[in-house]
Amino acid sequence: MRNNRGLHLIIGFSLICFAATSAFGEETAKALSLIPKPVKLEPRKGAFVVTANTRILVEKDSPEAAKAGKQLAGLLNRATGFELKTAETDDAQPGKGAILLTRREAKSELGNEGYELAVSPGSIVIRAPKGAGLFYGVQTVRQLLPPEIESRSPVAQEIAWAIPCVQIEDQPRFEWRGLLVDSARHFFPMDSLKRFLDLMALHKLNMLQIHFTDDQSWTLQIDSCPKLTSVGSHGGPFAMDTTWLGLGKGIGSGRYYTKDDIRELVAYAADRHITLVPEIEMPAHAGSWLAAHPELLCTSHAKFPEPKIGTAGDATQRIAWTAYHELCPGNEATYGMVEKIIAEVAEMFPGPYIHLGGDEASKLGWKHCDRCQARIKAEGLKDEGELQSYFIKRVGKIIEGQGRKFVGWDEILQGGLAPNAVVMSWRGVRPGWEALKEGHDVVFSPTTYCYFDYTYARIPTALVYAFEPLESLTADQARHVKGVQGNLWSESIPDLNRLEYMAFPRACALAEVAWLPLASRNWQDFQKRLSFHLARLDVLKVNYAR
Ligand code: TNX
Repeated sequence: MRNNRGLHLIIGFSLICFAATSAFGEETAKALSLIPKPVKLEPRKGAFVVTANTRILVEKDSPEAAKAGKQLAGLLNRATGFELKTAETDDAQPGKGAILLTRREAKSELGNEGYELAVSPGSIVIRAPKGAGLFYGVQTVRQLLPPEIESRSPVAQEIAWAIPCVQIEDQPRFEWRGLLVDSARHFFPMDSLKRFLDLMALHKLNMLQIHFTDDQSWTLQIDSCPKLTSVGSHGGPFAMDTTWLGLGKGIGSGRYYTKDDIRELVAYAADRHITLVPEIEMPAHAGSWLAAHPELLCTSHAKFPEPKIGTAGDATQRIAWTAYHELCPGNEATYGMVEKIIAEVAEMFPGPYIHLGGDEASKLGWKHCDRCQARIKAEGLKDEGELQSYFIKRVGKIIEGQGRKFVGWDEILQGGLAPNAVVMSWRGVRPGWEALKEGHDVVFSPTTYCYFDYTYARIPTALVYAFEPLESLTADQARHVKGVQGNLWSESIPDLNRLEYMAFPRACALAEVAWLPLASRNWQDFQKRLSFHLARLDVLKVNYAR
């Protein structure tokens, strides 16, 4: 990077001169390489140059504007070494040499996340109806600055901190622009999650689902059930071992997030306008939960030979294996514990959604469990399939009782689903279509485009970019599509370094799928912008796939 600094000084000035002579050349294209691309962008002549004298003005008496202004000042000061501060103003227009952030005179049709950005040689205005819009305006200014703005300490050499003149009007296509991190298969320390949130914010991604629990470990503190972490964080007895992947031991590290950690993380995400979606997986993928609470096992576990460690064993062992991994929906005590857990989860996470998992229940253990069979009878259910539906509806009610919406993987459709459930379509897009027909809200995260734990050979960035979530839907159905999510299951992702490699640049492509209207999407254009955007990720030392 160091050798590039002189170059950037030249680039900065040539940008100013070049743009000033009215032609928009390669350097301008480079400076306008935004990801996701704004909905409307008109280049103008010239540039605004940030100097030690630049003033940052924020709307008076608006904590939202004050916060976004501070974030912009922090971003600029860190790399430039300037000491820019913010000041309040009543004006809806900026004075000379100022950057103004305001909600005054904002177009309400820009909604919760939209913004306008006007950069002229004399001033900059970020205008948005809501705080999130101001924040995204700041992110766009960030991407319009030279990549060195991402430096973690003041850059020694002079750089022209030039922002090319533009007129931008921008707002997202979808409200759910998500990624999933799986802390249960491999634990991601707080620093890693924060870094990931930073990178999401840069790309205007706004939902982070955290898969806190699975067979391999339970990673969220629950005060009323302390064994979940004291025992469960070490994993279940027959958890699938990922050692065979050659990545070290993936089974329960014994680490977990404390309540203090979560408070910190929630605040960190909120500063970046990112909503955390906690996933507590049930009824399957519950091996660590059942390791901590064997009193909740289906009675079937004792009727069949034990599975071998690390495998599900043969057909009869598989029944016991299942019993060790799937909660017993026949046992009333199961619901009692779910209630305690969900109450604490709701207390920790202020966002509107709680994810209950719901995928891959084999139900084998239930078939041979006295309690499950008694429950099927008592409730007049047809079979284990309807027992799953009974379980999901009950847990859904518990979540709704906490004033939250519940989200689940698409298997929750089986046997009938409560109408308010949000369905995440992962086994391709068809389950999502089915859910839409039933009137559910849907988030698309299909294995066919959005599984970022799969290799790049299987899911190349171009394929992610080609994903069209509204394909073959009616306008009515399309209204219920909340958005898209890329999933980073971590069986084979042991640390942040690998996480970044698997996520980027696919998450850049997904960010644009989630943000930009289909008609404006263009792979050639994206590739060109991405090639410049990677220089920014280089300064950020992101370990993206090349
Ligand atoms: C399927 S996606 C799973 C996860 C695995 C993932 C691996 C989903 C709802 N279930 O438990 O980690 O495949 O790609």
